[in-house]
Amino acid sequence: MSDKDNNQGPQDEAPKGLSRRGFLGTSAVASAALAGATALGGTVFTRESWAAAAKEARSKIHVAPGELDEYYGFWSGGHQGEVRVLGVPSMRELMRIPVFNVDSATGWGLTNESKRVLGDSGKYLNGDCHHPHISMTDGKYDGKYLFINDKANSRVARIRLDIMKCDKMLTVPNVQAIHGLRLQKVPYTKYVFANGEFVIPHPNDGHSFDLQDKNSFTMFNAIDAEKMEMAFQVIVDGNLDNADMDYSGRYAAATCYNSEKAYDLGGMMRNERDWVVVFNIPAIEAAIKAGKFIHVDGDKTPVVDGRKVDGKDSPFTRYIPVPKNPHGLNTSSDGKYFIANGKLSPTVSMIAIDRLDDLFAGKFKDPREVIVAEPELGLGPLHTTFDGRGNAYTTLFIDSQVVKWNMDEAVRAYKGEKVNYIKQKLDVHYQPGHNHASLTETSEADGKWLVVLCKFSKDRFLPTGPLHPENDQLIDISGEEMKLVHDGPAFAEPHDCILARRDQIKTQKIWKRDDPFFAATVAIAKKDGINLETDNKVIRDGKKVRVYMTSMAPSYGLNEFTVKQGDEVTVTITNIDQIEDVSHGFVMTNHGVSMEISPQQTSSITFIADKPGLHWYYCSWFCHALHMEMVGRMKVERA
Ligand code: K7E
Ligand code: CUA
Ligand code: CA
Repeated sequence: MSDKDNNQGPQDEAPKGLSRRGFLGTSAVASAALAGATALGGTVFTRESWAAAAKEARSKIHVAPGELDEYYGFWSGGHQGEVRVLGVPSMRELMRIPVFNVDSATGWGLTNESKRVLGDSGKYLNGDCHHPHISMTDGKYDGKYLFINDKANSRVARIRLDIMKCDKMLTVPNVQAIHGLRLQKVPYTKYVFANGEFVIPHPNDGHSFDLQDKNSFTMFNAIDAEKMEMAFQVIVDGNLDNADMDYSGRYAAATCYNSEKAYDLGGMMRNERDWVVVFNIPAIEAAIKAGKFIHVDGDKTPVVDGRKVDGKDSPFTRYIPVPKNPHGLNTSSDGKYFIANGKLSPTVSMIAIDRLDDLFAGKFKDPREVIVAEPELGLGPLHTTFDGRGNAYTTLFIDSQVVKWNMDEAVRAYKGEKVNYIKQKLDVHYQPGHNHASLTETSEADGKWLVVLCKFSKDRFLPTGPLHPENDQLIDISGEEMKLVHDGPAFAEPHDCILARRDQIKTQKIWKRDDPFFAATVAIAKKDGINLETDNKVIRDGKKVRVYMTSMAPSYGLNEFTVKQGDEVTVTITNIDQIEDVSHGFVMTNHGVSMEISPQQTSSITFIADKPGLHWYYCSWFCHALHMEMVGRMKVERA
């Protein structure tokens, strides 16, 4: 390969005749070379121009010490289970928010406050999050909440962005594997929409394993965003993959790849077409209000049936055939289109949202009349994002590229006009899933940054053994040409991320004493007659012992306390420091006990004092020059 074939981006070393991409020997190479050369106008990198491009890239993402990033990025932690907060464009990791995982530093999954949020599902120590989304008002981020799915255990969690902690979690009943998750954009995020991916028998009690049976189905789920309770469910034909909602608050849409209700790969690829299912939200709400709903498997959630009966549509849904096994579903930021990404087909299908009223009114003979373009983009289109200037950016998994294309021109080409809607193809490294442009899911898409989340990093980083990091690449899309400016290694596996302007996220610097996050713990203390800000006391309640203490750098309110072997001990600590950043911790050695107590926070943790003897406890967050001395002793008397 020549230098001409190589548009790996300025982070690379100057190519020495052979591109590293060339070594991969994938089928992507041939098309990449073609597309790269034409779309980039045949950009030829020399050693000098490469160095200049690298310098320019560094200057774009450089956020000097003490300076702040322009954007908050919220990254899914995939099957690691957390949410990560990054600054963009520096791509520096700012924070991790444990959600579906157990976290030793903060005590998530260990403290009583987190266990109350986790509820029954706290018995699971794993999660698999994909889709983080920020609540909206009038189609713009309001910065209140971030919601995320757990595919592994069929949950949806909510994170309060003012404190960046998960405050609610819900297991969606009678479905398996919550995958696609999106929010109502307009007038505000009343509903969180969550797709149950897998078809299961109902009731799923072992009476049948037949997926072709009419009692085997999955459901589209609407969750009340404020209460974090189920609002309604819609039974669908086939299965559900990804989803999005429009900018009117009327229609939500989801892709289906298993219209066959098949059991295996071969079966799921049998039909030439699967579909996009569109949900008429006002029609569903009206039916539920009128009491026209059912219950599934004894759960109290109102359920409507959105399946076709003898080929006849329900009032709640329409099924729009698209090429087989589509994946991502994205609403363009101008509000005009639902775009279903072809995956197995090199195309994406553009559904005109302004034709959906007529579709539901029965004005079309063929539901595909709502499709206004099906541009051919390349191999393996998975997800599409938007710059607010009429361009869309679609990841091509198989080609390992992002393609920039123009939506209006694609529509004109579909009508027969001779117009090249493809603007540029940029190699990414490698096999991208989601991509996400700044503010793309809102009416304020600003076309500055594009993050591309690549599933393979291959040779882009120092080797780390058989398990490689992912590669989240940052691309500058502010100009005519996309420019790769940063490679960001990431641990398994950020399917998706979201970017918000930094002014859209308003956080608290220290906790408020009346915060609902620890209100239940405060209520228990109140019953014990404890003033948490001043009291250091041990309350014995049969075999249950509640130890209350304050913390202020560099000491705990209690240097020691005594319990009996076998007691169930609850340690409740209130950090009375008022100074920003002075977080304390509490670790009871050899007891699996660890938690964070940030300024003005109350945290509690419960364990069994099963070992007689002296046990030191210590502060785990470095809070003071005498942090090492911030210790105490639990004396456990023999039973
Ligand atoms: Cu494409 Cu779960 Cu959004 Cu992964 S999904 S990539
Ligand atoms: Cu308190 Cu370290
Ligand atoms: Ca299929």
